[in-house]
Amino acid sequence: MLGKIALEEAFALPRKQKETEAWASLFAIDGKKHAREITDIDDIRTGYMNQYGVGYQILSYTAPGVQDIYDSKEAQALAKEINDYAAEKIKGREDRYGCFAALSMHNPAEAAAELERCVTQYGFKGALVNDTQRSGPYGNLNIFYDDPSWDIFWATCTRLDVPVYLHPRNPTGSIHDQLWKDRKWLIGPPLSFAQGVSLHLLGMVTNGVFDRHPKLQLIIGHLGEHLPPDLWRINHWFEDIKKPLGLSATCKKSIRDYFAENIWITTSGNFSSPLLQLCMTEVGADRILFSVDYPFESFGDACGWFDAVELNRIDKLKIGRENARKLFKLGGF
Ligand code: GRE
Repeated sequence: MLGKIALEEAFALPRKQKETEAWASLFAIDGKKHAREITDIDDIRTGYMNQYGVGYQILSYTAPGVQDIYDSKEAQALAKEINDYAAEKIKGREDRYGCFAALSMHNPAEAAAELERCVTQYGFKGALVNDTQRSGPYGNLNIFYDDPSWDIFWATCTRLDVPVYLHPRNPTGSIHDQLWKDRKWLIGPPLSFAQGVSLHLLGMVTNGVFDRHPKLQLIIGHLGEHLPPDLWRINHWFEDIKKPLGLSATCKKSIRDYFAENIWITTSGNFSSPLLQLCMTEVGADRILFSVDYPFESFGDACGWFDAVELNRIDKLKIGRENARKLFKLGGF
């Protein structure tokens, strides 16, 4: 399929080459190739897009990015640097590239202001945040965005009418020490990424974020971070047990309603045909978006799989590009 739109596509600042290689050593077999690809927003990336029929991609800063910086001033400065750099790189190429803002999530009002700057000045398409914000004097704490102090941020997203992509990052602080330290091979895509994001998202659902902001649109990757296969059970426990026990005070709708009205899932890094079929049944083609997860995954694998996967033509067009065109108000490709 030509003209696909992809939206979990990472880049890194060239000056962060060393850190990028260190991160890559945990997740990439060929760290040098990875570092070359992630710092390129030029010919390598555009070449893959042309080769594999991706018309447009939305860039985002690689994990853990700003969410790893526990000094709030430093985090804010890095977010601004990233956003200014990306805006400059995509200038004049808006027909092929968009960008999600990187945000420091130490302070809700500051995050909202930087998002607004990026959307109004640079035409960015929303924000991508790498799970919780690392914080505390030693970086051992984690800020979640699911309590009412974050309402100013979520209200800004809905006022600007842009979605937020909740992307994973590696566990840190007490979460790392208690759960993952002695199970290090499970850190990342095998388990910790999905657990981190699904906990955070279900925290938002059960703490009433989507009830207070019914127009808020939130995207998660990797075919739903393990949630779609569990929807029946989550729904059963919320509706039949937790709501009679008190959850109904902060969570008015059913989990299926939030997936229908507020939550999107992408195919990033999860090219499983049976899981896609399940997501079509449980979530529906109208809320699924194609993505690659470049350069952690390859355009060849993502596009080869998606182009060949058996889907009716209408749903393939929706997932491959039409849903994204509507969500991000894009033209044709
Ligand atoms: C990512 O998307 O950020 C990512 C990593 C490490 C491994 C896989 C992956 O940072 O998708």
